[in-house]
Amino acid sequence: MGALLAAAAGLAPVLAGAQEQATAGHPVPGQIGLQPSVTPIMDSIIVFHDGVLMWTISAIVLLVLALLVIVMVRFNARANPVPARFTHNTLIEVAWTVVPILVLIVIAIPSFGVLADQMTTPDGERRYLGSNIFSFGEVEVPAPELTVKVTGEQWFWSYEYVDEGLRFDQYILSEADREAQKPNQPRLLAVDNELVVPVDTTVRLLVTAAPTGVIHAFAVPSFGIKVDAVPGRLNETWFNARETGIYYGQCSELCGKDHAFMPIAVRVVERTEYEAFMAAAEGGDYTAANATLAAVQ
Ligand SMILES: [Cu+2]
Repeated sequence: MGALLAAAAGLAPVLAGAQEQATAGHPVPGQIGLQPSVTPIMDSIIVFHDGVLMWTISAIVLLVLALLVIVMVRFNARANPVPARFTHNTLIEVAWTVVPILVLIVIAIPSFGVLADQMTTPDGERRYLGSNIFSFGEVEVPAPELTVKVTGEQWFWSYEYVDEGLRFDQYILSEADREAQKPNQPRLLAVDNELVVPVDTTVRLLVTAAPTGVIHAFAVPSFGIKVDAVPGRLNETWFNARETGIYYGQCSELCGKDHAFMPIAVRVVERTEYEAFMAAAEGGDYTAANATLAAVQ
């Protein structure tokens, strides 16, 4: 009984975690799936993973397991003392070549579709797959209104609102600073300056790394974004977030001693809040601009 209660008590935070996860923007305790999506690309990724890949993988694992069990039971030395001596069977060899090819084709169709979506910045005309990955594209995404250049540095991120001519750096908050300034934000993910963008707006990201630096990768799971940040090269990606909130990511290319301590935080706000933020940031004063935003979540 005691053990049962303990187990139930252990489960409570897991269930609470699952509840919290709906809006978190970061991983939560007990989470087993992908982080919730707020963009059309992440919708595609989640459906591709949960609806195609997991089923395919599970079926293959069960098939191989069944074959192994049959071999162990029927063809062990005791059950089958005199083994057959043939080594080839044309039919089965053709089958075990053709069937995996068919499986790969079924996986490849949505996979290439999602990849093309990720790599094609919206122009307002092109349709995106969204959560229907076997369609020919149904989701409308407006052309980008905002271009942000993201630079991976050793070991932090710097951002430039290209058209507004504003730039700022984004550093991890120390534990003491986080507790003092942003106690509700997650440890090791909270940063001093979030990248602030408006909701329901397509944002073009140009991703690179400092010319004297190393390779990083810019990733935000809730957006379905992961792009290498390479010195001397400008990679492009985009997102269009439909929910306000703070979405976190981490450098995803092993880049050196503080690889684990250069988190990414994107704050998606209402358009009016974004405009107030931009107006206050006009003089390059990020502290004043941050002050315009509602109290930290
Ligand atoms: Cu890095």
